Amino acid sequence: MTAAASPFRIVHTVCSHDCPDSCAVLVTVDAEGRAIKVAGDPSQPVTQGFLCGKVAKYLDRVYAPDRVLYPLRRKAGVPKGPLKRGSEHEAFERIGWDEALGAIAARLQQISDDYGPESILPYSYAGTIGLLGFGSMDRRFFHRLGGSQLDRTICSVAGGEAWSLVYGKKLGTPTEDFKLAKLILAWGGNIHGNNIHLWPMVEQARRNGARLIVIDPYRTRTAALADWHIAIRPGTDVALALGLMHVILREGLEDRAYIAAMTHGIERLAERVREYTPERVAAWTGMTAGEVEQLAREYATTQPTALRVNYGVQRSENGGSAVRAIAMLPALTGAWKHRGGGGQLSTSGGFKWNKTEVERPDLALNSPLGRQARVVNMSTLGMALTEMGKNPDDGPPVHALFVYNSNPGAVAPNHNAVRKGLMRPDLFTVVHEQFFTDTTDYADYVLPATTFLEHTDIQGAYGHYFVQMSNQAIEPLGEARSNVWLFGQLAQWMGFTEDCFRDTPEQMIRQALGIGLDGRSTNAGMEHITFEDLQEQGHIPLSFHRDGFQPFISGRLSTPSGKVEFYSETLAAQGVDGLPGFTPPAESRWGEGAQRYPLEFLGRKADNYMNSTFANLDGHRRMEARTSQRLEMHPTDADARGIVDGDAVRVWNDRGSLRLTALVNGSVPPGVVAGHLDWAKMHPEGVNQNVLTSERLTDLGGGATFYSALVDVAKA
Ligand SMILES: Nc1nc2c(c(=O)[nH]1)N[C@H]1C(S)=C(S)[C@@H](COP(=O)(O)OP(=O)(O)OC[C@H]3O[C@@H](n4cnc5c(=O)[nH]c(N)nc54)[C@H](O)[C@@H]3O)O[C@H]1N2
Ligand SMILES: Nc1nc2c(c(=O)[nH]1)N[C@H]1C(S)=C(S)[C@@H](COP(=O)(O)OP(=O)(O)OC[C@H]3O[C@@H](n4cnc5c(=O)[nH]c(N)nc54)[C@H](O)[C@@H]3O)O[C@H]1N2
Ligand code: SF4
Ligand SMILES: [Mo]
Repeated sequence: MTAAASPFRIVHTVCSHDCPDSCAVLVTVDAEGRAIKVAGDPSQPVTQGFLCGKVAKYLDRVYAPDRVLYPLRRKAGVPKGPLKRGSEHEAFERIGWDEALGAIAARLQQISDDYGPESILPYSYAGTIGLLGFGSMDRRFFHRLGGSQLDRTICSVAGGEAWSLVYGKKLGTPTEDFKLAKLILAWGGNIHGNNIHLWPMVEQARRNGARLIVIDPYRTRTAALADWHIAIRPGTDVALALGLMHVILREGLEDRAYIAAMTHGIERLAERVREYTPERVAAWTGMTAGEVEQLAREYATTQPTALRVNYGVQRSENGGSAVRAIAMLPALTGAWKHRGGGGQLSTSGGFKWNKTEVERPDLALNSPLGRQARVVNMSTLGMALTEMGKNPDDGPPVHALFVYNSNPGAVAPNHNAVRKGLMRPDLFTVVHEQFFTDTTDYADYVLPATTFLEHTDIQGAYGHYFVQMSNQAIEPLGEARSNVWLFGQLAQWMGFTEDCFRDTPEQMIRQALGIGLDGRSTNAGMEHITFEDLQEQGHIPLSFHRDGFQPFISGRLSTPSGKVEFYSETLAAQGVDGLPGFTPPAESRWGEGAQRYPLEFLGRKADNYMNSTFANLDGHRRMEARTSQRLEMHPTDADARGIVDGDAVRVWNDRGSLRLTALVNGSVPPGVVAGHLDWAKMHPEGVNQNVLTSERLTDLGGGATFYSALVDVAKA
């Protein structure tokens, strides 16, 4: 890859942020070893040579003056709690890695001896979605330690489970094929903001006459650019999907051949959807009955039709049922049969990594527990830190929290409960981070982490079908170290003798690929891939995607019936409704709490941040200035409260309260207010939008319900 005689090197890396696009990124490194440019790889068919606005400016982040670059220990006597931005260093003292690792290992050992290893809770999510960074040496470490297992539910579990119930696997229409569609339906997916590399496909399809319909309560940039924006009421998507099926079946617009060959349970589904008349659906969704009929007809009579359902719809209490019902639509109309048609929630089911070898769950047998440890749901972190252990059935209270790849001080629901937990002086907290976040403010030790330019990894994607290698482009800044290094070292300090704790990243990548004796992967779909080719080329498509890919059109699926399941015997056997049905969220306008809290709050993501990542960078904040610390309101709700645009307002419910500035615009329908996620420490009150969100869980999978929250608003 090094051009002869050139003082610059170009290195293949992969953007490791939690984004469906997983872009191939070319990093130019100068003779001094400094990265001087990042660019999208033009040879990667989804990246297509460009990066989003956030990562195009990535060197501002890598070389930011406020990176955490050395291990730090909280100074004696400094209490835990929100620190003013820029002053964090004063709360900590710099120490060496050996001192930090030695002290942390000793403390974890003590806690394990005193309370049992399950009192240690690892907390991580998707700061990096590189396979090694996301879950490898860390999993080995915590299995061997006997620490609690974390159920990673904060993002996608309700939708993921729903899709798998219907299709068996998280597979979908390839992103590149959306350009062939004649109708694109973005359902609870903000393509322009969160999935920008799908947008050129949408544009190309539209140049060929396709229409774009967006179903989203919020007028996103995607919605503003659509042919038809349906500003559905939050949490009513199940009703709409069932209503569309009602019209499709009533008018005979279904694909009988596809249904007969590939699906299970149509009779029961047909009976269920009879109740969902356009009139009833209209009353729930805020649409007219005519609009429900129009959408059904347009969807069923246009081919190819590509549905992009993203994770927005499943952050609601009934989000599992919503995705399940929506997922059935392309099966009812046979959209899968037409290249460019079908649907996509995630493509992650295409990547069959050798996870057992990478994560080594068997090491739990070597732990002091001698068994798999208890499982703690990350979406109820507040409860885990404040309530767990009061009931003896729970096992021990949490005495140590080890955070990496995540910023729960900002992103976890029910912020005030989380904060109360993090404030506990007796809780031993370690945070491995790149920046001083809302979480490091509560840490006993802060350890410096590398960015994707500074370590090697391998990555799949949830928005395309390419295996990609992220080669290390530059030396780690300061004393920053990767997740793999950290947990490998900590294992040595704990005295874990298993060889796997000394594996190098290259060895672990080979394990993930299941490299066989002939140098090729033994993983299904990766048989043509060698370590060396991947290192050289950066990206290689999964084998089934080399000449295009249409899932679910033939053969046996991996559902129990082998078919697309309209009706799920699995759910029925658990005593759960085998069909999707609409129950309004408890925190919605139909819920009991609506008497006191009449407005539905959407605590959304920002287009120019990645959840909480990037929100500390001035350049990125400037791009978000229009909606930063704002509460977006409909004029009807503002008028009723004597609020005008620019007024200071207070938004609150039983869980918390925060002050924002009203933005009275056309972005939300009546009865809905919206704001976007930010760092708590950026707010004068030291809190963020998650003071309003709850620890209630979704109907499937135990996921977080960020988009089901009732509030009221008043002029401050
Ligand atoms: N720029 C940017 N990109 C990102 C992220 C980011 O923070 N910023 N986050 C990344 C992550 S972690 C994820 S999981 C993906 C998620 O990608 P998306 O699934 O697109 O995620 P969201 O923005 O949560 O939700 C999409 C839309 O759903 C809408 N929505 C909310 N409630 C409802 C509802 O009840 N019904 C319907 N129909 N729509 C609803 C929201 O208003 C929002 O515009 O994006 C990733 N990409
Ligand atoms: N109100 C509201 N809350 C939400 C959401 C919402 O839409 N609204 N979205 C939810 C969703 S979908 C998600 S996925 C979660 C996301 O929650 P998180 O996974 O916590 O995501 P980020 O906010 O991006 O924080 C990731 C952190 O990991 C750090 N990091 C990055 N790379 C590395 C690494 O290699 N090693 C280590 N040790 N650290 C690293 C980054 O600096 C960053 O601070 O937030 C959820 N919270
Ligand atoms: S955040 Fe998403 S769109 Fe932006 S560079 Fe990374 S993978 Fe690509
Ligand atoms: Mo997410």
